Amino acid sequence: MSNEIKNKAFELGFDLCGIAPVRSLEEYRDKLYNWIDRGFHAGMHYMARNLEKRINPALLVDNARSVIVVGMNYYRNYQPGHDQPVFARYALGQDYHHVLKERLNILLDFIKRKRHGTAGRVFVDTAPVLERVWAIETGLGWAGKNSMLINREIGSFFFIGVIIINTQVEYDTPELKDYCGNCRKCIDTCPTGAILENRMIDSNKCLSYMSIEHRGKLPPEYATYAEKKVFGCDICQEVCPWNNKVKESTIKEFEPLAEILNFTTEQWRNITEEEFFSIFKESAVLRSGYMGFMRNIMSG
Ligand code: B12
Repeated sequence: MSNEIKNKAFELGFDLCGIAPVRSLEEYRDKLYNWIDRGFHAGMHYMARNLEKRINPALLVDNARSVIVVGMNYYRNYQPGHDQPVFARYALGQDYHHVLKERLNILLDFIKRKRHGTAGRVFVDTAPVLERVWAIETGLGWAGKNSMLINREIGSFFFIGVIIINTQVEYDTPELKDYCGNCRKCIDTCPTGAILENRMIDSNKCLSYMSIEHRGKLPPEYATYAEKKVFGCDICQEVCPWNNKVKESTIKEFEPLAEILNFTTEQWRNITEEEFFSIFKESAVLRSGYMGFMRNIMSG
């Protein structure tokens, strides 16, 4: 059954797939609570809610037994010109939530047909699931020093998607190894010092947080360090040696939007709210809202 699930996942365009038994992630409890207690989630108040559900998926899905985790490469060759703002690679094309969820639902239907009585839920990003920990559990990679889930074959420019089901299948038994070694390029290169020494991020300082999630004025260091970033930040991934040989994603939906490839900074500065919503109607960039987007582009 597990092989059938994995083959179907690959057929649907996922690059990685692993399966683990459901359990309560007790050894991550302190890490997570500590991250919240120290305020490293910044203004993302939703991260401080449902912490027990985040630790124990049995509280999220009735009779949860198995966690299926997939990874999907989104890397695209993208070199913005001098007169253009910089978008993070994950937001160049269509919104990954929809792209992954659509395929995960097909995968879940496939499992339901093969294994009668199976029920489950799909998750991409928005629910209280420790997706990177489950990716580690299922053998998709390790938590890098930049906190990204890194895979030896495809680096870290990939999304994670999760399915939790109420039936048991064969599980992976991955070797939990860390391949960062002595490298600390991500920690040393992050311009705002957002990467902590314990493989976690202080979101208050993270350019990705500031440009996407933060509401209201930007702190003064944003303008100094952002270097034309208008949405998200990839610095800690760009400098990671595990991303040196990364291949381009073949997923059509991740093709960069024409406007992102062509508009100059000046053109972006002049877009109306209506144009913003029309250009980004199927994009993750909607997350910052028009106000946030304009705030970022004006300060770059
Ligand atoms: C909140 C959030 C953010 C916040 C906070 C980031 C953070 N590092 O926590 C902000 C807005 C800053 C952010 C930014 C980005 N994000 Co984000 N984000 C999330 C979200 C919703 C929750 C992450 C979370 O739980 N953080 C809390 C901390 C405590 O958990 P954690 O970092 O996952 O760490 C766990 C493990 O690393 C582990 N751990 C820690 N140390 C160690 C040591 C060892 C030895 C081991 C085994 C484990 C381990 O314990 C932690 C759990 O307690 C997830 C989706 C999800 N539901 O999981 C996406 C997610 C992590 N984001 C993602 C992406 C793509 C990004 C960006 C690249 C986007 C961009 N280009 O701007 C950046 C990357 C910044 C970075 N270096 O993390 C992807 C990452 C995919 C991957 N390959 O890792 C995710 C998984 C979304 C998805 N479904 O694909 N994000």
